Amino acid sequence: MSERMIRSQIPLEERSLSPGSACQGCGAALAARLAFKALGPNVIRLMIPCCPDTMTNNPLVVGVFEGGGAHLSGISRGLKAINRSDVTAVGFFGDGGTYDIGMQGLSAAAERNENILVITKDNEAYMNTGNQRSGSTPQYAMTSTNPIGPKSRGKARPKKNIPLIFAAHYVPYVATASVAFPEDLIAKVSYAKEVEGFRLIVIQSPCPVGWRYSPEKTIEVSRIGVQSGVWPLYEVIDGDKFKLSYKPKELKPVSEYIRYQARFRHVTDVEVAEVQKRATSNWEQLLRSDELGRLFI
Ligand SMILES: Cc1ncc(C[n+]2csc(CCOP(=O)(O)OP(=O)(O)O)c2C)c(N)n1
Repeated sequence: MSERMIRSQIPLEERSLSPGSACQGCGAALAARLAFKALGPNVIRLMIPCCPDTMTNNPLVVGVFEGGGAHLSGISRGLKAINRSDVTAVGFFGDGGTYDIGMQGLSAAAERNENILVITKDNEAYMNTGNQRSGSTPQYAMTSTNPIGPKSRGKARPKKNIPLIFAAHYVPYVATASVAFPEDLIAKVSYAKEVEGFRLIVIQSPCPVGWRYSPEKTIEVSRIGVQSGVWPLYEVIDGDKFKLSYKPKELKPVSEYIRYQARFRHVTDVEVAEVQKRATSNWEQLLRSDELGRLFI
Protein backbone atom coordinates (compact mmCIF):
# COMPACT_ATOMS: atom_id res chain seq x y z
CA MET A 1 0.00 0.00 0.00
CA SER A 2 1.03 3.64 -0.16
CA GLU A 3 3.33 3.78 2.89
CA ARG A 4 6.31 2.95 0.67
CA MET A 5 6.45 6.66 -0.21
CA ILE A 6 9.07 8.36 1.94
CA ARG A 7 9.48 12.05 2.57
CA SER A 8 12.46 12.49 0.24
CA GLN A 9 10.41 11.14 -2.67
CA ILE A 10 7.74 13.80 -2.41
CA PRO A 11 7.74 15.76 -5.69
CA LEU A 12 8.36 19.46 -5.26
CA GLU A 13 7.42 20.92 -8.61
CA GLU A 14 4.28 23.04 -8.43
CA ARG A 15 1.66 22.43 -11.07
CA SER A 16 -1.02 24.87 -9.84
CA LEU A 17 -1.38 27.96 -11.96
CA SER A 18 -1.46 31.33 -10.33
CA PRO A 19 -3.54 33.38 -9.74
CA GLY A 20 -6.20 30.87 -8.81
CA SER A 21 -9.85 31.73 -8.54
CA ALA A 22 -10.48 29.85 -5.30
CA CYS A 23 -11.95 31.45 -2.18
CA GLN A 24 -9.70 32.08 0.81
CA GLY A 25 -8.99 28.89 2.72
CA CYS A 26 -10.39 26.63 -0.05
CA GLY A 27 -9.66 23.01 0.86
CA ALA A 28 -10.26 21.86 -2.72
CA ALA A 29 -7.58 24.21 -4.07
CA LEU A 30 -5.12 22.62 -1.66
CA ALA A 31 -6.30 19.14 -2.63
CA ALA A 32 -5.65 19.98 -6.30
CA ARG A 33 -2.27 21.49 -5.55
CA LEU A 34 -1.08 18.43 -3.63
CA ALA A 35 -2.61 15.84 -5.94
CA PHE A 36 -1.28 17.30 -9.19
CA LYS A 37 2.13 17.84 -7.63
CA ALA A 38 2.17 14.11 -6.93
CA LEU A 39 0.96 13.26 -10.44
CA GLY A 40 3.61 15.26 -12.29
CA PRO A 41 3.42 16.35 -15.93
CA ASN A 42 2.22 13.19 -17.68
CA VAL A 43 -1.46 13.64 -17.03
CA ILE A 44 -4.54 14.48 -19.04
CA ARG A 45 -7.00 16.11 -16.68
CA LEU A 46 -10.73 15.93 -17.21
CA MET A 47 -12.74 18.66 -15.58
CA ILE A 48 -16.50 18.61 -15.19
CA PRO A 49 -18.66 21.44 -13.76
CA CYS A 50 -17.49 22.38 -10.25
CA CYS A 51 -15.78 25.19 -8.36
CA PRO A 52 -12.90 26.67 -10.37
CA ASP A 53 -10.58 26.02 -7.42
CA THR A 54 -7.26 25.34 -9.10
CA MET A 55 -6.08 25.15 -12.65
CA THR A 56 -2.96 23.10 -13.18
CA ASN A 57 -0.45 23.12 -16.03
CA ASN A 58 -1.61 19.81 -17.48
CA PRO A 59 -3.51 19.26 -20.72
CA LEU A 60 -7.13 19.87 -19.75
CA VAL A 61 -10.33 18.51 -21.25
CA VAL A 62 -13.69 19.88 -20.12
CA GLY A 63 -16.73 17.65 -20.11
CA VAL A 64 -20.15 17.26 -18.55
CA PHE A 65 -21.13 15.87 -15.17
CA GLU A 66 -22.92 12.75 -16.41
CA GLY A 67 -20.21 12.01 -18.96
CA GLY A 68 -17.26 11.92 -16.52
CA GLY A 69 -16.86 8.12 -16.46
CA ALA A 70 -17.34 7.66 -20.21
CA HIS A 71 -15.19 10.63 -21.16
CA LEU A 72 -12.29 9.49 -18.98
CA SER A 73 -12.63 5.95 -20.33
CA GLY A 74 -12.35 7.33 -23.87
CA ILE A 75 -9.25 9.35 -22.99
CA SER A 76 -7.64 6.30 -21.42
CA ARG A 77 -8.48 4.03 -24.38
CA GLY A 78 -7.19 6.68 -26.80
CA LEU A 79 -3.92 6.80 -24.88
CA LYS A 80 -3.68 3.03 -25.09
CA ALA A 81 -4.28 3.10 -28.85
CA ILE A 82 -1.31 5.42 -29.34
CA ASN A 83 0.87 3.48 -26.89
CA ARG A 84 1.09 6.22 -24.29
CA SER A 85 0.97 4.12 -21.13
CA ASP A 86 3.16 6.80 -19.52
CA VAL A 87 0.20 9.23 -19.46
CA THR A 88 -2.55 8.94 -16.82
CA ALA A 89 -6.19 9.88 -17.46
CA VAL A 90 -7.25 11.76 -14.34
CA GLY A 91 -10.67 13.10 -13.40
CA PHE A 92 -10.65 15.78 -10.72
CA PHE A 93 -14.31 16.00 -9.76
CA GLY A 94 -16.46 17.46 -7.00
CA ASP A 95 -18.66 15.37 -4.74
CA GLY A 96 -21.68 16.35 -6.85
CA GLY A 97 -19.92 14.89 -9.88
CA THR A 98 -18.93 11.72 -8.04
CA TYR A 99 -21.65 10.89 -5.52
CA ASP A 100 -24.65 12.07 -7.53
CA ILE A 101 -24.79 13.37 -11.08
CA GLY A 102 -21.77 11.47 -12.44
CA MET A 103 -22.22 8.35 -10.32
CA GLN A 104 -23.87 6.11 -12.91
CA GLY A 105 -21.15 6.57 -15.53
CA LEU A 106 -18.40 6.25 -12.94
CA SER A 107 -19.94 3.08 -11.56
CA ALA A 108 -20.04 1.64 -15.09
CA ALA A 109 -16.39 2.61 -15.66
CA ALA A 110 -15.46 1.00 -12.33
CA GLU A 111 -17.33 -2.17 -13.21
CA ARG A 112 -15.45 -2.34 -16.55
CA ASN A 113 -12.24 -1.61 -14.62
CA GLU A 114 -11.25 1.20 -16.97
CA ASN A 115 -7.67 2.36 -16.58
CA ILE A 116 -8.52 5.73 -15.02
CA LEU A 117 -7.82 7.68 -11.85
CA VAL A 118 -10.70 9.61 -10.30
CA ILE A 119 -9.88 12.13 -7.60
CA THR A 120 -12.82 13.59 -5.73
CA LYS A 121 -12.43 16.86 -3.88
CA ASP A 122 -15.16 16.34 -1.36
CA ASN A 123 -16.51 19.60 0.07
CA GLU A 124 -19.82 17.97 0.96
CA ALA A 125 -22.17 20.09 -1.19
CA TYR A 126 -22.65 21.72 -4.60
CA MET A 127 -20.52 24.69 -3.69
CA ASN A 128 -20.04 26.24 -7.13
CA THR A 129 -23.75 26.89 -7.48
CA GLY A 130 -24.44 28.05 -3.91
CA ASN A 131 -24.12 25.26 -1.35
CA GLN A 132 -26.98 22.99 -2.34
CA ARG A 133 -26.97 19.62 -0.56
CA SER A 134 -25.34 16.65 -2.28
CA GLY A 135 -25.28 12.92 -1.49
CA SER A 136 -22.09 13.71 0.38
CA THR A 137 -23.56 16.32 2.72
CA PRO A 138 -23.54 15.00 6.29
CA GLN A 139 -26.66 14.65 8.39
CA TYR A 140 -27.90 17.85 10.09
CA ALA A 141 -25.69 20.13 7.98
CA MET A 142 -27.48 23.30 6.96
CA THR A 143 -27.29 23.97 3.21
CA SER A 144 -29.18 26.36 0.94
CA THR A 145 -31.62 23.54 0.15
CA ASN A 146 -31.78 22.30 3.77
CA PRO A 147 -32.50 25.48 5.71
CA ILE A 148 -33.19 25.38 9.44
CA GLY A 149 -36.81 25.97 10.37
CA PRO A 150 -39.80 24.46 12.16
CA LYS A 151 -39.84 21.52 9.74
CA SER A 152 -36.15 21.13 8.89
CA ARG A 153 -33.10 20.29 11.01
CA GLY A 154 -30.71 20.52 8.06
CA LYS A 155 -30.03 17.49 5.89
CA ALA A 156 -32.18 14.62 7.08
CA ARG A 157 -30.06 11.73 5.84
CA PRO A 158 -26.44 10.76 6.51
CA LYS A 159 -23.61 11.10 4.02
CA LYS A 160 -23.42 8.40 1.33
CA ASN A 161 -20.44 6.10 1.85
CA ILE A 162 -19.00 6.48 -1.65
CA PRO A 163 -15.50 5.01 -1.06
CA LEU A 164 -16.99 1.73 0.14
CA ILE A 165 -19.58 1.75 -2.65
CA PHE A 166 -16.72 1.92 -5.16
CA ALA A 167 -14.70 -0.64 -3.19
CA ALA A 168 -17.69 -2.93 -3.68
CA HIS A 169 -16.97 -2.76 -7.44
CA TYR A 170 -13.81 -4.79 -6.63
CA VAL A 171 -11.59 -2.18 -8.28
CA PRO A 172 -7.81 -2.21 -7.75
CA TYR A 173 -7.59 0.87 -5.53
CA VAL A 174 -9.87 3.04 -3.40
CA ALA A 175 -8.55 5.43 -0.76
CA THR A 176 -9.62 8.35 1.37
CA ALA A 177 -7.33 11.29 2.10
CA SER A 178 -7.42 14.68 3.77
CA VAL A 179 -5.76 18.03 3.10
CA ALA A 180 -4.67 18.02 6.75
CA PHE A 181 -2.49 14.95 6.07
CA PRO A 182 -0.55 16.09 2.97
CA GLU A 183 2.16 13.41 3.05
CA ASP A 184 -0.43 10.66 3.25
CA LEU A 185 -2.39 12.32 0.43
CA ILE A 186 0.67 12.62 -1.82
CA ALA A 187 1.71 9.03 -1.05
CA LYS A 188 -1.73 7.75 -2.03
CA VAL A 189 -1.88 9.73 -5.27
CA SER A 190 1.67 8.67 -6.21
CA TYR A 191 0.82 5.06 -5.49
CA ALA A 192 -2.48 5.23 -7.40
CA LYS A 193 -0.75 6.72 -10.43
CA GLU A 194 1.20 3.50 -10.89
CA VAL A 195 -1.76 1.14 -10.45
CA GLU A 196 -3.43 -0.26 -13.56
CA GLY A 197 -7.24 -0.16 -13.66
CA PHE A 198 -9.91 1.91 -11.92
CA ARG A 199 -8.72 4.00 -8.98
CA LEU A 200 -10.65 6.40 -6.75
CA ILE A 201 -9.24 8.74 -4.10
CA VAL A 202 -11.75 10.82 -2.14
CA ILE A 203 -10.13 13.85 -0.53
CA GLN A 204 -11.75 15.65 2.38
CA SER A 205 -11.68 19.28 1.19
CA PRO A 206 -13.36 21.69 3.64
CA CYS A 207 -15.10 24.77 2.27
CA PRO A 208 -15.08 27.77 4.64
CA VAL A 209 -17.97 29.43 2.80
CA GLY A 210 -20.34 26.47 2.82
CA TRP A 211 -19.25 24.93 6.13
CA ARG A 212 -19.20 28.38 7.70
CA TYR A 213 -15.95 28.67 9.56
CA SER A 214 -13.14 31.16 9.41
CA PRO A 215 -10.89 30.50 6.35
CA GLU A 216 -7.66 30.12 8.33
CA LYS A 217 -9.16 27.11 10.11
CA THR A 218 -9.28 24.78 7.08
CA ILE A 219 -6.47 22.52 8.25
CA GLU A 220 -7.72 22.49 11.84
CA VAL A 221 -11.23 21.51 10.73
CA SER A 222 -9.90 18.79 8.41
CA ARG A 223 -7.57 17.40 11.05
CA ILE A 224 -10.24 17.13 13.70
CA GLY A 225 -12.57 15.50 11.17
CA VAL A 226 -9.98 12.74 10.81
CA GLN A 227 -9.13 12.58 14.51
CA SER A 228 -12.79 12.22 15.46
CA GLY A 229 -13.39 9.37 13.00
CA VAL A 230 -15.84 11.44 10.94
CA TRP A 231 -13.35 11.24 8.06
CA PRO A 232 -11.32 8.03 8.48
CA LEU A 233 -8.21 7.61 6.31
CA TYR A 234 -7.85 4.21 4.67
CA GLU A 235 -7.08 2.19 1.56
CA VAL A 236 -8.95 -0.72 0.00
CA ILE A 237 -7.31 -2.91 -2.63
CA ASP A 238 -9.40 -5.11 -4.95
CA GLY A 239 -12.45 -4.46 -2.77
CA ASP A 240 -10.94 -6.67 -0.10
CA LYS A 241 -7.50 -5.87 1.32
CA PHE A 242 -7.96 -3.08 3.88
CA LYS A 243 -5.67 -0.80 5.84
CA LEU A 244 -6.32 2.21 8.05
CA SER A 245 -3.76 4.94 7.34
CA TYR A 246 -4.31 6.81 10.60
CA LYS A 247 -5.18 4.98 13.77
CA PRO A 248 -5.29 7.09 16.93
CA LYS A 249 -5.44 5.29 20.28
CA GLU A 250 -8.61 7.16 21.04
CA LEU A 251 -10.92 9.19 18.85
CA LYS A 252 -11.75 12.79 19.69
CA PRO A 253 -15.46 13.43 20.22
CA VAL A 254 -17.36 14.47 17.08
CA SER A 255 -18.69 17.45 19.04
CA GLU A 256 -15.20 18.99 18.70
CA TYR A 257 -15.47 18.73 14.91
CA ILE A 258 -19.04 19.98 14.80
CA ARG A 259 -18.50 23.03 16.97
CA TYR A 260 -16.05 24.54 14.48
CA GLN A 261 -18.68 24.87 11.81
CA ALA A 262 -21.71 27.12 11.79
CA ARG A 263 -23.47 24.80 9.31
CA PHE A 264 -24.10 22.69 12.46
CA ARG A 265 -24.88 25.66 14.72
CA HIS A 266 -28.46 24.51 15.40
CA VAL A 267 -27.56 20.91 16.30
CA THR A 268 -28.74 19.75 19.74
CA ASP A 269 -26.91 17.44 22.18
CA VAL A 270 -29.27 14.61 21.25
CA GLU A 271 -28.45 15.05 17.57
CA VAL A 272 -24.72 15.20 18.31
CA ALA A 273 -25.10 11.92 20.22
CA GLU A 274 -26.74 10.36 17.17
CA VAL A 275 -23.89 11.51 14.92
CA GLN A 276 -21.39 10.25 17.50
CA LYS A 277 -23.07 6.85 17.57
CA ARG A 278 -22.76 6.42 13.82
CA ALA A 279 -19.14 7.65 13.76
CA THR A 280 -18.20 5.22 16.57
CA SER A 281 -19.91 2.30 14.93
CA ASN A 282 -18.26 3.05 11.53
CA TRP A 283 -14.91 3.36 13.25
CA GLU A 284 -15.31 0.02 15.03
CA GLN A 285 -16.10 -1.63 11.72
CA LEU A 286 -12.99 -0.10 10.13
CA LEU A 287 -10.79 -1.03 13.10
CA ARG A 288 -11.99 -4.60 12.86
CA SER A 289 -11.26 -4.56 9.10
CA ASP A 290 -7.80 -3.17 9.80
CA GLU A 291 -7.09 -5.97 12.30
CA LEU A 292 -8.24 -8.57 9.79
CA GLY A 293 -6.52 -6.83 6.85
CA ARG A 294 -9.78 -7.38 5.00
CA LEU A 295 -12.80 -5.21 4.51
CA PHE A 296 -15.36 -6.41 7.02
CA ILE A 297 -18.83 -5.03 6.38
C1 LIG B 1 -26.31 18.11 -15.44
C2 LIG B 1 -25.98 19.38 -14.74
N1 LIG B 1 -26.68 19.71 -13.64
C3 LIG B 1 -26.40 20.85 -12.97
C4 LIG B 1 -25.41 21.68 -13.40
C5 LIG B 1 -25.12 22.98 -12.66
N2 LIG B 1 -23.92 22.90 -11.85
C6 LIG B 1 -22.74 23.40 -12.28
S1 LIG B 1 -21.52 23.26 -11.12
C7 LIG B 1 -22.58 22.53 -10.03
C8 LIG B 1 -22.13 22.17 -8.64
C9 LIG B 1 -20.98 21.22 -8.60
O1 LIG B 1 -20.87 20.67 -7.31
P1 LIG B 1 -19.71 19.67 -6.98
O2 LIG B 1 -19.61 18.60 -8.02
O3 LIG B 1 -19.89 19.17 -5.59
O4 LIG B 1 -18.39 20.53 -7.08
P2 LIG B 1 -18.06 21.89 -6.26
O5 LIG B 1 -18.80 23.00 -6.94
O6 LIG B 1 -18.47 21.70 -4.85
O7 LIG B 1 -16.57 22.04 -6.47
C10 LIG B 1 -23.87 22.40 -10.58
C11 LIG B 1 -25.02 21.80 -9.89
C12 LIG B 1 -24.69 21.33 -14.57
N3 LIG B 1 -23.68 22.07 -15.04
N4 LIG B 1 -24.99 20.16 -15.22
